[in-house]
Amino acid sequence: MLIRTAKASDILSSEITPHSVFLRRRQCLRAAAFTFAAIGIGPYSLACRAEAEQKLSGIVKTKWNEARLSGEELTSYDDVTSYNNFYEFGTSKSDPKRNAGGLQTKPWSVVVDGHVENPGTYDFEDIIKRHKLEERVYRFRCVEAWSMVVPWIGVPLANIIRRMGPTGNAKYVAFETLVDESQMPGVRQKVLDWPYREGLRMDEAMNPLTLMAVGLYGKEMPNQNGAPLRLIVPWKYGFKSIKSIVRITFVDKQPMTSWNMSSGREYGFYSNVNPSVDHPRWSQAKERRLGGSTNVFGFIPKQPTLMFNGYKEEVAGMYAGMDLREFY
Ligand SMILES: Nc1nc2c(c(=O)[nH]1)N[C@H]1C(S)=C(S)[C@@H](COP(=O)(O)O)O[C@H]1N2
Ligand SMILES: [Mo]
Repeated sequence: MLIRTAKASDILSSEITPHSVFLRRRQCLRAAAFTFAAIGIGPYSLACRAEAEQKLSGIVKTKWNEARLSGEELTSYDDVTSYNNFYEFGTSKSDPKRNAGGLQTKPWSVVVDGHVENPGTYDFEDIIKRHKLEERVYRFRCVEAWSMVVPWIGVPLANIIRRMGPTGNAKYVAFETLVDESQMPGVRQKVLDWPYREGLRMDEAMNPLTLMAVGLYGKEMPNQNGAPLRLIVPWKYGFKSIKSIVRITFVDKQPMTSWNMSSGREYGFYSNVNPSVDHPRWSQAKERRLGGSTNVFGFIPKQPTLMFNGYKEEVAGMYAGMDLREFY
């Protein structure tokens, strides 16, 4: 059975609990920073690592969570946090977990600029604290044809954007990731033109499905998954879901995006999951679930990819009349 999709209005208000503030781990991180300074390089201590996976509280469950009950299995915490794409920490899937442990995520500030009434430098917690955290179980599909089902924790991006107050000239939102060579070994190689950049059309950014995620599995976002805040745009290929955001700019023209700049023929601006439009080098018709059940031959069989990753009901209307081969 497929994950049931639901509208934002379906949030179960009975399950709303008071929001409480983020747990602090500054002390631990300060200690870790000191260790780095002292020995030049080095892993976070195990104690800090455990502490870094703090539980979040006051999370609102939503109807999207019915996925849990409707037959599609959640991808394990271990798989979600150990098989990653985060090129700032290296290009192999195991690099982010290995290399992102020391990323300093507290304090964290985000520059908000462009066509917006409340520009400025916001503290991460100031962006998030006025909102209720929601848990949303979403399918997530990488353009490389692996996929997963993850209980993300976050705030609908629309709620955050409304507070920032985009003006009538804001037609798109552009996002940028931190670039810091001292913390991100991958940026020494020009595999992409850093900073990692992404963008959404304003209606996509305001769509109730679009989440500014701050955690998963009820815990703070692990660094390798894009701490402290990253986008989740579940009907688009994974690369649209930009990690460790430090800048949000409201613009009047379609912004440049990293993958489009690096290979425009392969990666368009829209990048909606579409099983009928192949990547120039491989098919997009099927996908393989991380940690899925293996068959008698011992491998995980591929399963069909769904149009808009299964979220057609809530997003197809935004692309009515557009040729999805041209706007890929
Ligand atoms: N800053 C940044 N964001 C990024 C990436 C990246 O390399 N750098 N990789 C993207 C890709 S290709 C995917 S599939 C997802 C992976 O998210 P996950 O590691 O949480 O599964 O992050 C996306 N966001
Ligand atoms: Mo991806």
